[in-house]
Amino acid sequence: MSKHIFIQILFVALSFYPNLFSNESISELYAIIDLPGGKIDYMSNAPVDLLKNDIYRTDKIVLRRIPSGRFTMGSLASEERRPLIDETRHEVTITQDYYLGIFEITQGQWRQVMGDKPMGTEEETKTRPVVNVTWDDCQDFIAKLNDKIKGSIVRLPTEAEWEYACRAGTNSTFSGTGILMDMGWYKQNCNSTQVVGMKKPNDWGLYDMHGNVLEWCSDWYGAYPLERVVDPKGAATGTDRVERGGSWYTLSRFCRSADRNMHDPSTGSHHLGARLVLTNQMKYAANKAYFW
Ligand SMILES: [Ca+2]
Ligand SMILES: [Ca+2]
Repeated sequence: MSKHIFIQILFVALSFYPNLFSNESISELYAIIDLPGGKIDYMSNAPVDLLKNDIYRTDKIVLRRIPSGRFTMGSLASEERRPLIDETRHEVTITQDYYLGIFEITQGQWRQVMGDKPMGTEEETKTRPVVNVTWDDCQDFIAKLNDKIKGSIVRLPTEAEWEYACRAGTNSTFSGTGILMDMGWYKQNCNSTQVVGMKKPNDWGLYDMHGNVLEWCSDWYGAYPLERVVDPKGAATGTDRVERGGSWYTLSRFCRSADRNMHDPSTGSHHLGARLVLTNQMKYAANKAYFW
């Protein structure tokens, strides 16, 4: 076998089994990124001190594996306060497992990566979600973090990945207990951002999917497809990016699993932050220029 053909086979193998030469498991339930070092640990259980130790809200990012699967995106016509226009139900298949942050990105985590204070940040609020960051700022944050970590990439979730994870197998208005007061911070139970992870998690262990801060998604905002789709990435072009989940500043209907909102990617807001996806694709697999 010539050296050239061997290398080609190697790269084809790597494209199907991106973990072939990585010690990191993709089957563990949790991934934890250590922000100062850039190292990622995979483990089958959440750390026992997860909710008590602020290190998981400041220096580390804890993510939970979301299994690939199929779900119905959008809302039932019977859902209370459903808008008439943009939540048309359609079947979505997510073909790859991914890890999603169990918390929104905090001010402390933002500072660990960016080395500066986001607007309006004070020391005592570092365990609260970062706000006043634009979609473009989030891309800078992601690029810096991707430079630090090895063998994996972080990015914003697609809108479909976000709703799939928010629902965690439910088709009700809110996930988890189904009662917003249990699951999230919104206009009726607070008047500012709150420390992440203080309300109940949904059935896949994710906190604050309803309320606290709205979360940027990667998609351009646009009309939903009417047919079944696989790994949708949103509209091809647009003027606004999707934001999801409602916030401390919004009424309950904006915190629904299906609710969609949009925001100019070059401006931020005092109730808009983000949450990260981690995937195990090796960096060069994401970049076709590395293929022969
Ligand atoms: Ca949220
Ligand atoms: Ca809406």
